Amino acid sequence: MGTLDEIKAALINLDIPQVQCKIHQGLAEGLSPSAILEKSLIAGMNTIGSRFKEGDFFMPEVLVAAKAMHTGLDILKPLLTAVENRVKGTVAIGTIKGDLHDIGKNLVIMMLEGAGFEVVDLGVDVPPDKFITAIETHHPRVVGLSVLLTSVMPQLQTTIQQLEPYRRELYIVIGGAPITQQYADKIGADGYAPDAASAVDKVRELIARN
Ligand code: B12
Repeated sequence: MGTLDEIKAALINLDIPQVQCKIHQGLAEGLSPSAILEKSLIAGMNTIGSRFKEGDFFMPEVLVAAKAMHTGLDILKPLLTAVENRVKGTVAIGTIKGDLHDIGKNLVIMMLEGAGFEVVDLGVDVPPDKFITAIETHHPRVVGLSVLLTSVMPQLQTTIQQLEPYRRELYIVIGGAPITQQYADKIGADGYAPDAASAVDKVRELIARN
């Protein structure tokens, strides 16, 4: 097994010291920080996500895995920004009003930060005017809306409507377990992504449009 796979395995085994140790080993061997991020940490979190969906892993395991990912990111972040050398753009993200779930949103934030974006985390239960204040203060290129509760989904449309005056300057991406591309199209979001790794791709793609 190569070091990239060993880091991934350590993450899946929820062995935080081993994740740290293997990342340092990988860097010493000359692996690039972005390869470690994508092929070990993001790939590992994807496996964790699938196992969680299949019922092999439960919430405590997901939380430890997220912590392991964070520990790994702490090592990689200074190196990634040194390589990337510039901020790629600002993303403001929050879980919408009425919804308190934030594990998925936090994963998206971690991946975006790892990929060199500046992220403004608005937290959970975020009303439209809090998004607006963030837009006026931080001028993000992309606003991300997260939702897990189906009962709260109509609030997405309300939020998007209230952000309408700002949409020339920014793109709106949405995500969360109940969201589909079809729903995103229906309510007029600019993008949707099913998981944290593809959220990064989507944000990159939108920002590259102009
Ligand atoms: C953990 C959890 C909780 C925790 C939340 C802890 C926290 N800090 O987030 C607690 C215990 C607090 C909780 C509370 C409740 N929960 Co809950 N919870 C869950 C659970 C088990 C896991 C959710 C999760 O974290 N998944 C893991 C993450 C990684 O996945 P994810 O969120 O989907 O995120 C990924 C993608 O969706 C995407 N993504 C996420 N956000 C975004 C944003 C953008 C912009 C993009 C591009 C992508 C993106 O990327 C992420 C990473 O890959 C789910 C069950 C499930 N199987 O999903 C129920 C679930 C979501 N909860 C549910 C319910 C009903 C509740 C409660 C109402 C329960 C109650 N009666 O009190 C309350 C509601 C509180 C509130 N107002 O929000 C239901 C919702 C049902 C429905 N149809 O709406 C679920 C589905 C459980 C069930 N089967 O009944 N919950």
